[in-house]
Amino acid sequence: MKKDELSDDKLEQLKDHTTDNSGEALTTNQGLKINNNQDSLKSGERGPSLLEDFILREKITHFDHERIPERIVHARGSGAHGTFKINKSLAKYTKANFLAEEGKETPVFVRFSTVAGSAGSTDLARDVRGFAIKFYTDEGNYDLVGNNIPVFFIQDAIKFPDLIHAVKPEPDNQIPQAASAHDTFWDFISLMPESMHMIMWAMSDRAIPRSYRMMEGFGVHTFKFINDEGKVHFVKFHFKPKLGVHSVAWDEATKISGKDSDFHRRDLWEAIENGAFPEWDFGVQIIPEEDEHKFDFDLLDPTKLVPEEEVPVELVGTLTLNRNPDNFFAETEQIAFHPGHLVPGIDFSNDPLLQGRLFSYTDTQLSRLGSPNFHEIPINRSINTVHNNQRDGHMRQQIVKGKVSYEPNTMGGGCPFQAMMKDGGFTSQEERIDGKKIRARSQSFVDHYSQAKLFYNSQSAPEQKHLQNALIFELSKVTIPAIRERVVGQLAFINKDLAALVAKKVGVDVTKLKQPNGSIPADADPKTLQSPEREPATKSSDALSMKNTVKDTIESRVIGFIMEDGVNAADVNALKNKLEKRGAVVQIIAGSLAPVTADDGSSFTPKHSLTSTASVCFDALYLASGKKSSDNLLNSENKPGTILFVNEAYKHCKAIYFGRETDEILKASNVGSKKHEDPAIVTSENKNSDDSFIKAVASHRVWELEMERNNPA
Ligand code: HDE
Repeated sequence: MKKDELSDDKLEQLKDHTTDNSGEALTTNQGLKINNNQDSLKSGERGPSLLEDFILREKITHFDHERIPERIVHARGSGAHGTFKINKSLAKYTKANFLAEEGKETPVFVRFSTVAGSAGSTDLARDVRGFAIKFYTDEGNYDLVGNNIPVFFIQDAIKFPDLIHAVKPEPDNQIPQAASAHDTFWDFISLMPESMHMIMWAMSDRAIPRSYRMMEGFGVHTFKFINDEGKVHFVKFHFKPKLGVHSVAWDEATKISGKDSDFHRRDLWEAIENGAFPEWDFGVQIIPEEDEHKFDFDLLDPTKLVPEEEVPVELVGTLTLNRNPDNFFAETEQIAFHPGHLVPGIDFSNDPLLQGRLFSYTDTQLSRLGSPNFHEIPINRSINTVHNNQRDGHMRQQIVKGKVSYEPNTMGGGCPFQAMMKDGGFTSQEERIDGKKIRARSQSFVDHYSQAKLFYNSQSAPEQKHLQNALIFELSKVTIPAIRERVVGQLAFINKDLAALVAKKVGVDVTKLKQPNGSIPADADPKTLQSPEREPATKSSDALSMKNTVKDTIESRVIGFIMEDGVNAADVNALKNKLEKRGAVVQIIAGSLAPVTADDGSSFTPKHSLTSTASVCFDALYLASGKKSSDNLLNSENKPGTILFVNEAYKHCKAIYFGRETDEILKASNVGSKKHEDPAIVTSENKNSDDSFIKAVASHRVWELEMERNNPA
């Protein structure tokens, strides 16, 4: 087909590099039509294959090279397209266009990830989550490569390979996959007091999110804003999910890993497909340059956060994800982030962790994507056209016309020329640097415990319990007693009760805590063996507890309707409508995938059977009204599944609604007599039972009742 015969659609695809195969014949990579894709070329029907079969060779050669190296960290991830809108101009602080022009919308691609596991590992590993955003601004690409936790394990980039080697599967037997619960991780941690604040976060439920859509995002490091006058402010970046910050229970996480190891990936994909676009408020904490030293920690230390009580987060923008990628590999896998992809108006701080990252990311793309031309892959392209004198290299796509690839030149009319200052362009802050060349850590980085205390103190009682249990789980997997002792010794500097509790469960003799052998932090007073008795300026911070983020919404919550033949259609339809009107997702679960016949002769199509899924994959349950349905759910075939569903949902503190005439299920389950005292258990006897259920779903979980409910599922 000649170019002028191409339809507008095809021309558009050629331009944006997408392909739509519909209505098209199969071709080779050279565009040659293939009329037999079933048989290789042979010498006779039963003879050997011929080397000249270039169609076979092209197909197999390409297949042999389908894999590229996975990311060395953050290998497992999922991404989506969206937009970023600035609602309140930050021009006072930064000249970055995409932040300064009120109302401006910028296209983005966001990739969420776990850190330790391989590309095929479970989504529900206990781990930090990556929260990386590429802003395709009209001044060039800006990447904010952050995490869902606002601090990090280490203070200096030189320790990163050690940290990652320690957490990754052990080198002799490659065990365990996607888990920090093993000897080498805790050995390293026990010797790195600076990791204690991050350990508090990583052992909290923040490390097992309910969904990517319900996580906070943080830039982690302190960055700098520079405005038109060259004035500098320090800045911390925040993204706060509109749905609140929510997690699952550890017991759930381990079960979800078996039932649906793509739980987070699927959740993100389905929410976007269903039009429930994930949204975050974008916020900044701004600190004038002259206030750099007014805190009781160093702003350059990435193991510290700036408490919101000391510097409030100002919400100024919205991040929305509204389009799934067309192709996972081309987009989510090939996207290449780099904290050094900056735009004018944003600059780095001297955080020594950030400084090291500035080297790492381009370097890693060279081995992962195989060419210095990775910026030409469609997902990595800037929407600003690229003009420079770089040339050649593997897989070069851009065809630059003319003879000139140097500057200065006259033969190309001097182009591409240096931008005039007044036309924008990047300028680093003219920061005065006056110091000795030194390989050392600043004394201002030495306090490792006060913010760990701050985090622990700020947690609600159930959150603290979960954190304790996580430490007990992890340390119980550590086979070397001395490592467990050293970790407990570290915990003692954060909270004595926490240390004593963990010690008891992991077989550590608490009397040893008085003489922490080998666990003495670098900054401990050698006489008392205690770290400086520093307390954080802020004793407790509301923003650090997920409990304070609950929102009055059930949007996109997945609610399982358990039913069988004879179900009351009127009740089911009425509740389904109410829930769906509020944006929740209703999924029907029955004994099998066969249609369920309701009392009025209508039918419901189950999405799951009692054996193909589990309560851990749902936010809440409705035992649908109807005596016959209830009897069928309790017949010998269905009863174990039905009761396991209810008991597990109960154990995990989820809202459960017993519809009319389902008392027998209630009685047969662990919920039994507790129903009246329990805000998460709703029965048709409750006044306005539908509304009570909706309220219970919105509250996410009643974690406060977890201890009481700790019945075996
Ligand atoms: Fe990364 N990190 N990192 N990191 N990081 C990578 O880059 C590195 C750090 C983060 O979805 C790699 O393209 C060093 C902190 C995210 O593609 C690599 C150090 C934070 C992602 C790399 C750090 C992050 C990465 C691997 C210590 C939170 C995934 C593949 C100096 C602020 C981005 C790649 C995506 C990925 C190096 C520490 C976040 C090897 C050397 C701190 C979200 O370059």
